[in-house]
Amino acid sequence: MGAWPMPLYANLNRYTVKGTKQQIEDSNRTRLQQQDVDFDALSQRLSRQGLPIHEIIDQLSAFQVAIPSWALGAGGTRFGRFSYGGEPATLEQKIADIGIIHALTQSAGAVSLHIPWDIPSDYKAIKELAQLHNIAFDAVNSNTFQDPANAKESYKYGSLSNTSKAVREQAIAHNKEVIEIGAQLGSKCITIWLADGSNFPGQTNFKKALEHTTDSLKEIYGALPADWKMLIEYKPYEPNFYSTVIQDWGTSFLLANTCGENAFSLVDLGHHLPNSNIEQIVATLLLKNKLGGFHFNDSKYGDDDLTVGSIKPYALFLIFNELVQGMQDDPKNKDLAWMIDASHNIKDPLEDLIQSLDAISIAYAQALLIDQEALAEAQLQHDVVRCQELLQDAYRTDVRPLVKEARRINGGAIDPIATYRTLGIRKQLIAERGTKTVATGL
Ligand SMILES: [Mn+2]
Repeated sequence: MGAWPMPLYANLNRYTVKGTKQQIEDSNRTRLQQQDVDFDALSQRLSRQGLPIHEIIDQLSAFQVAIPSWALGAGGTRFGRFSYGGEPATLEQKIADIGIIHALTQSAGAVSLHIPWDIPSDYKAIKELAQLHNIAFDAVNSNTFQDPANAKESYKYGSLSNTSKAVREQAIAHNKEVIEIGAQLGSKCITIWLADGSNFPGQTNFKKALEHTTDSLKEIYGALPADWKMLIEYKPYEPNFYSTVIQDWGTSFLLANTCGENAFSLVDLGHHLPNSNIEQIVATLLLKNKLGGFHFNDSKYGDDDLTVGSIKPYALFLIFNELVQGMQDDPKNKDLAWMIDASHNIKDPLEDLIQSLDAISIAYAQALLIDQEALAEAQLQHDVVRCQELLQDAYRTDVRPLVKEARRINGGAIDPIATYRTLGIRKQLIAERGTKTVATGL
């Protein structure tokens, strides 16, 4: 955190947008007076409640969420994809885009690479570029849901769970390669999500598929450097529609336990059946020190990958309540890998990501306002009404002035979307990159 050492989009490489820290400051100037009034009013209210405002701002400032390398371009559905002008065509351009988001929000200080879509060609140059934008390399993601170019074996019938040893070995080797790539970048974590499963009853033997997956994961885990984590993501269905090998948190937890202490479960908000109590899953994993990472998005029906907080902001707040409690109660639950895992089909991807980051900060700030002591006491007294009041009092507090203040004091924009638009960043990106670029992997 802190002040930027140089102009934000200094012309240090041709991929960056021209602009400066000064432009953000200028844009803030027109909003500063109103922000001061709003922040003062909120500060007075929170002080009356005995809340440590500056501690909360520090916590908000420290909360950095990784942007995945595939989220900077327009996504699509199986029906089609609609391009968005100025999309990043290279990893360098993707990092520059994250640099823009981070400059505006001060909360996107990491990138999560997808391999093989974003294998760096020049590690030193990529690391320098990321450093220039104050961006760290978070979890690296492997991909065995597509067949790699010129591969000998196919993942059509599964990867780590496949009945064929040759296929499993190819998938294991890929994951080991992803770890090697990540290690060169300073990443400390690999996320594995398997598309493995079946479309029809009888197609696979559940027990054998799980056994193969366990053995394959153990072998990958064996290649993990000592200071690395392995995160195992789960998902109930899609692309397979009858069964998925790692279908739920229980299976992921089981596999993480079998692999060892550096293996963890990863919760993706969209990877649950409708009405699942995700906050309870989060609490259980935190209790067992087995929550390793979190993928933010929102959904109405399934794995919709919509903007965080756009559909169920109260559920997001309740999840953050568990995260805050889990991290405060037990220091072993520190250093979770946070990432936005969303797809942008009709919005400007950068604006969508800014909205998601804002929603995350808001839910986190609201959760930090909960009077945990009073809540524990009310639970002891079985005062159900008071319990609900305590949660909803925090949830219904407009914490936006607090979130804006955290951004502002770190050099970000009070209103990042408005600033993004005022600065005409998308127009500049289109001017530099054209209207027809397509991000790798999309
Ligand atoms: Mn995910």
